[in-house]
Amino acid sequence: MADLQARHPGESEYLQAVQEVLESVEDVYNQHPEFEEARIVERMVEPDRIFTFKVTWIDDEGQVQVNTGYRVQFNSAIGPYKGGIRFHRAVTPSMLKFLGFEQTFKNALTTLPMGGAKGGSDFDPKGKSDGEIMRFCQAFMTELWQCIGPDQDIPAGDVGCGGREIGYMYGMYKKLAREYNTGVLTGKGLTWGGSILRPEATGFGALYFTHHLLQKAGREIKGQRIAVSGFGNVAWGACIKATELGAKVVAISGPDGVCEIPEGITREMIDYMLVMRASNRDRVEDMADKFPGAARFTAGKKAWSVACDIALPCAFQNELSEDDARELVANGCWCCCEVSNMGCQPGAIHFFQHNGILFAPGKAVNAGGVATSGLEMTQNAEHISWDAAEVDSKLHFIMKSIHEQCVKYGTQPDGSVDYVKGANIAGFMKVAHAMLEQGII
Ligand code: 2IT
Repeated sequence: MADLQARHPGESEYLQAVQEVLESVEDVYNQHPEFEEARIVERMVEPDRIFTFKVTWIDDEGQVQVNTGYRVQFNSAIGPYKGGIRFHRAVTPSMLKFLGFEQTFKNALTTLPMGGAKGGSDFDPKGKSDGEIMRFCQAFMTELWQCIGPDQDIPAGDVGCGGREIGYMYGMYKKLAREYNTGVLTGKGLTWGGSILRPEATGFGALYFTHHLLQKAGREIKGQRIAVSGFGNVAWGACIKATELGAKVVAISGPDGVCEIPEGITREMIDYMLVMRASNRDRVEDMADKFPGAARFTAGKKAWSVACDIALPCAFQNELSEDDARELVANGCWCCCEVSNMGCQPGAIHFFQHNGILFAPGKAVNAGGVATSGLEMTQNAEHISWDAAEVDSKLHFIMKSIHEQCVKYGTQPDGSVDYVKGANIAGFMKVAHAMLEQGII
């Protein structure tokens, strides 16, 4: 860590993600001299390569805009590079390196053959028109297309990049590459190679994982009050499945504040989340304006201020601090499944773990999204499409298997499961063995 800090000063998210994994795998690593001999850790924490490029586009006022685009190809030990594209004003190389690093372990957990990658731009979708989004996505792809391919690197969506953006990017990709293999991107539209249930998959998978975690602890989802942060694609899928499983989603949130929903979110409100996301206003208060009786908005507050049994961070990294964890637990929360990537700050995780709160990390809980991207790639390669029941049963099987891997590597002497250790060690062992077998490269 000291070496990494010296070489990457100030890259706080990246260093935080690496530190969490290294702490978890230390004991196992020390039992394997062959890992040390091949310098597996030093090689695993360094991305294979990073592409950085200029993205120039013209806004609706005719003004020239310039952004920076990136693709971080992190690790290809177990398959081609795979991971999302994030469009957010705060995107930096540190953020994308943390995400690419996490993605490598997450993808290893899915049971599918995918390496780790992440990309994106500091483009801010907030307030942008559809035409501006299209022109930006097209400009982004004029550089990205040379870095990707269905057997090399397969991007998908992430924060600020959904089905619409993937569509615009694919359109420009095929024009430039003169390749018509839709398998180069995932999260596509249903009529042109997209997989059914891919939009829902991250949230559905998170609830399947939570189901297995609760079952192992002798509890169930039905009847629980759940606080969800965010109102984007991941929060949307989580709200659908949580409600379907008989839980009550009592809060959703946004950068402007929280909407408390004492009677639980309804299908109508869940559908409205899509409208809110498509508007690019980035305001959760719109929910309270639309459903004034059912949703109460409080400015400047997080979802963690609402009393709940289960907390599901579904928005952004480090969105849940140690103070938030204390407030949650003081208000009765006994379980937190991290759905966003690295959603909890280290102090929050330690507080949960030291207070007997069930906690599972994002790379296990949210892996259903990329797993279903893997299923989309399989369908594209076979030139077929499966129905919802088939995709859903495969997704459920994968989430069950990820839970089993966590239990296998994370069970403690007292019988409890450390899901952070379990997920990190399981992912690490798979990637480390693949790297060993492929020699020093
Ligand atoms: O964080 C993630 O796993 C994603 N944004 C999805 C990546 C993918 O390739 O589907």
